[in-house]
Amino acid sequence: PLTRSLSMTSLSGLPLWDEEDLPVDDLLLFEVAWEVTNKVGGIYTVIQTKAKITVDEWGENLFMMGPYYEHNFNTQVEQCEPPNPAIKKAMGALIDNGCLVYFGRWLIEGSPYVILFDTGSAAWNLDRWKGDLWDTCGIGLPAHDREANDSLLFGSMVAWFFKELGDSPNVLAHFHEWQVGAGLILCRSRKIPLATIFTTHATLLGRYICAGNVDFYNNLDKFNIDQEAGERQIYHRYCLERAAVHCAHVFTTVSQITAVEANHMLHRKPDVVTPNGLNIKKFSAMHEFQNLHSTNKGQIQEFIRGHFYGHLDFNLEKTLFFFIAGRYEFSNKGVDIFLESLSRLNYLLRVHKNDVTVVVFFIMPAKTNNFNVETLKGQAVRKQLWDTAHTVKDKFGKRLYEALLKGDIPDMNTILDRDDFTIMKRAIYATQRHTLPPVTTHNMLDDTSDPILANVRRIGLFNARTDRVKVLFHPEFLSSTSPLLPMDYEEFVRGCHLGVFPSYYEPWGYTPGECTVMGIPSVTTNLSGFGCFMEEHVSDPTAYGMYVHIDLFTFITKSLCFTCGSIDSVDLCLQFYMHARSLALRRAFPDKFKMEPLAPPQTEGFRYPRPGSVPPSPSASVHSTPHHSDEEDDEEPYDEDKEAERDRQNIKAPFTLGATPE
Ligand code: 1S3
Repeated sequence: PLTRSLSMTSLSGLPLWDEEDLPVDDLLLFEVAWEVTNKVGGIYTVIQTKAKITVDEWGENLFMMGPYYEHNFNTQVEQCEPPNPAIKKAMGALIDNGCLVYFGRWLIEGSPYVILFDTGSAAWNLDRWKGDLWDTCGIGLPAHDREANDSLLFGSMVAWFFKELGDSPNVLAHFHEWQVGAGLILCRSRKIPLATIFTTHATLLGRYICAGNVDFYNNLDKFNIDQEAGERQIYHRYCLERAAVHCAHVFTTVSQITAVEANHMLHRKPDVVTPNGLNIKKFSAMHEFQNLHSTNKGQIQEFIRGHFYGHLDFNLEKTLFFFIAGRYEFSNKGVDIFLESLSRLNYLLRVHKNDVTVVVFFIMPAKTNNFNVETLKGQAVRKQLWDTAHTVKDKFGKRLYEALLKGDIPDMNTILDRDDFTIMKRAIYATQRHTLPPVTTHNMLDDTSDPILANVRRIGLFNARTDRVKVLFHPEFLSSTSPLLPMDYEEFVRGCHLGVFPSYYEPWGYTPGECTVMGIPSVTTNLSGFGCFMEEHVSDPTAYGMYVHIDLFTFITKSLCFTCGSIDSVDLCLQFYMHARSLALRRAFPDKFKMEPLAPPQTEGFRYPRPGSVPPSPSASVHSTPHHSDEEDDEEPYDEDKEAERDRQNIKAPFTLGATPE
């Protein structure tokens, strides 16, 4: 049979296999993840961004597996018949037994095939399958943990599917994260012939321990992990995760920092670190950055006009949009530290009588029961004003035109009649409000205990007129079909001025990379996988538009401009996946796959050089090198007492608003 070449090249350009080919046409690759067509957090981005390049490589032999949700299916998938008879037969076996399994093309770049399992349709098997899991590996799932039960239903269906698929052709199954771990455990315990990879994008215990204000990284070796899991009532989930890790032929994670963590939390050292990449080509129109920023910023400004109706006493042209986005994990994602810094920023902007306003968006999904009335009303009022303005403008224009036709310059005091003034006054009256513009756009189910809202109450950022920092919590991922803010995430990011991601626990963290490639600056930490990777592997971060030690006040008062880097490319990261796949095949089918890699791809020790074609950042940027510069030493350091004295004497602080990244 024909084989497609899958030669590997290391980061330094040296080939890793000696003329070795994987017989891709003889293999089926399955990527199994709870976030296939189902956005929960960052894993969706991983799967989605590498879909195209994986389809290019594996063609019709790539299938993604995930849970079926009617809404996701109807909006993201084009249903079709499975072209592969073996797949059709395996699906048929489940369907004949009353389970619902759907097949189609996921409508993302690359259009990969997806197989989606409706766990609800198999729920009647739950008790029996729980018994099977217990008999197999002694893991019991409590009735109240819906997510764990769903993961077992899903895993049992996946294992059943693989069993029906038989052993021809060879199957390589890549499972992502604990929710799909049960499938891997069951396949292995039933000795189904397939090569398996398990990737953890975060360890369960890491997430939970970090969320509890613990010095995690300095105590990694000191935790009694069984006890920690038990105390947090996630012992069964942790057992599923740990069993999947140990059952897999190859275990991988997404960053060096998480590899160390996994070694302690799961007691297996990852075989390969598979850093995440972005599909850079999608963002390659560098010359369009400014136009797109301006257009998208206009859309955000329009939304702000509605949300702050009656309180629009700040200049939108001097308003910066900051945002934080991702899975709603208050301290892990650094929302705690961000809110604290916003409180200080608000104070500084006020004492310095700075005329800049900062609107900060928190885009993190929480439980809600839809938009709140005040938010919807805001957009309705804005629309009403827009309509009124246009009605009056049309009348004005018509009267002016008719007067000009007669050779007259009309009397501007009478060109509009009483009715025109009436509708304008009524429109203005509608903008009166007796409440402050809401902090959240939705009705929160846990309003009183929600950590963002509780902290907003504590620091008093209520969108008062005097506040220079305004806060907007949008507890839902963005969508271009939203009736409130109809923008997708990419458009929104492009329209903002700064992304802030001060995570404490972040195995990788896509958000800063996404900002960079969309020409928007961002802030992250050296505890995130991405931040560590950049710190370790980039010789001159400024050449890629990366700076360290920027405080929000400095950002506002100085100009910043960012270049588009190409280091976070999915193509580069693919080699780590290829290595993991080859390794899994060699371990699962040693008789068939005998190739010996010359050396595994290394992230350690490698440093990306300065980019050849990307210009260094302009001199107006904060620093021109990542090091502490003389220039920085010359700068007057911030001194609170001096500043207060300046305020007293009404002397302007020595900062001016530079150009924001327009
Ligand atoms: C995880 O998603 P999260 O936002 O819950 O996986 C992502 C993809 O690997 C990773 O970027 C992120 O840090 C993890 O946290």
